[in-house]
Amino acid sequence: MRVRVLALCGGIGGAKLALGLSHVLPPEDLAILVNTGDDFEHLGLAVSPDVDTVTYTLAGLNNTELGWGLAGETWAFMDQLRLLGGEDWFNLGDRDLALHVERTRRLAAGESLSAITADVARRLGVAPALWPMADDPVRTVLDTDEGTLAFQRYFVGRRAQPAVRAIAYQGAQTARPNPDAMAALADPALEAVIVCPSNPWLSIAPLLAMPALRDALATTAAPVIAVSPIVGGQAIKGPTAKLMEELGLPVTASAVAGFYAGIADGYVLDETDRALQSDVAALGMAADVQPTVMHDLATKEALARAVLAFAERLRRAAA
Ligand code: FO1
Repeated sequence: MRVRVLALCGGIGGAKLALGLSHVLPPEDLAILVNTGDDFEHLGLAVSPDVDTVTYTLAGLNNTELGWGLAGETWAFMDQLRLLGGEDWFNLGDRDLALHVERTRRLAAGESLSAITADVARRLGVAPALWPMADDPVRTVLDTDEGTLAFQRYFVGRRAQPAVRAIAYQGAQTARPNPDAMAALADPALEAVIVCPSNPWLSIAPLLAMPALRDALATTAAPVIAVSPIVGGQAIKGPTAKLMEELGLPVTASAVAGFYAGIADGYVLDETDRALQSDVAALGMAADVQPTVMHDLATKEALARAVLAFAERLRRAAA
């Protein structure tokens, strides 16, 4: 399988651009490599939140109000669990529960996360390839003012309130990155790598923490384009801005560009941040300015077309 475009993403924010890309590219041209640093075992079940968010979004089944889970979900399981005094800090909807039960069974039977993900995506009608970043476990763990917290305990259990001092991606040093993604990055047929506007430290850093994947991204012949998740000094979604402050960084789109220095060849700023183009250029990256806030399918598709056109310009310039 020879993909032309590889997208890297986490959950909610990144899935929007992944959806746009899936609408403007033939399905066989696109593969999406998804963060698994948020994965965890809950109630004895293997939960892969970002993989599931991307799967449900591309299948058109996602819950747009919550940003995660299935549309039209019911919560009888959670109601009953609460009645029984069970762990109710993380919500598993009645229909969503089926995926976690089935994934847990198949993992226990010896199937890989990538094989299960591909099969679930096919059954739910997702046409592009969806690849978990690794079958080996990588777990994002936060050192906070409330002590060490596993990712979902921090993000959902504590609503990202604790101040973060440092972040670790446990297992990343030895985890083997998805072999299809590694093959795509080494393939001259690859035309673009798009880093979706996911949280760089929580959603993209787990991928970059795998040394072989980081090297492959830094050396791929295809242009690597990152889209800023910060617009006008604010995060579009989630705790990115708060986290940047806690990590001692200025909350600017160019500070995120600094995070991608050495990996990205091009960086897409929102129109609001047009003045930051020279900062991006000073980091050795080409800058492009686009409307990056995605409200609906039309704006997702427009941004997808714009990042692909930017990649094409960089490819021609390098030829
Ligand atoms: N996010 C929440 O804020 N609260 C939840 O109870 C919750 C449950 C959940 C269940 C399945 C799933 O696939 C995702 C879920 N999420 C929930 C989202 C998830 O915790 C985060 O959005 C991602 O891990 C960050 O990308």
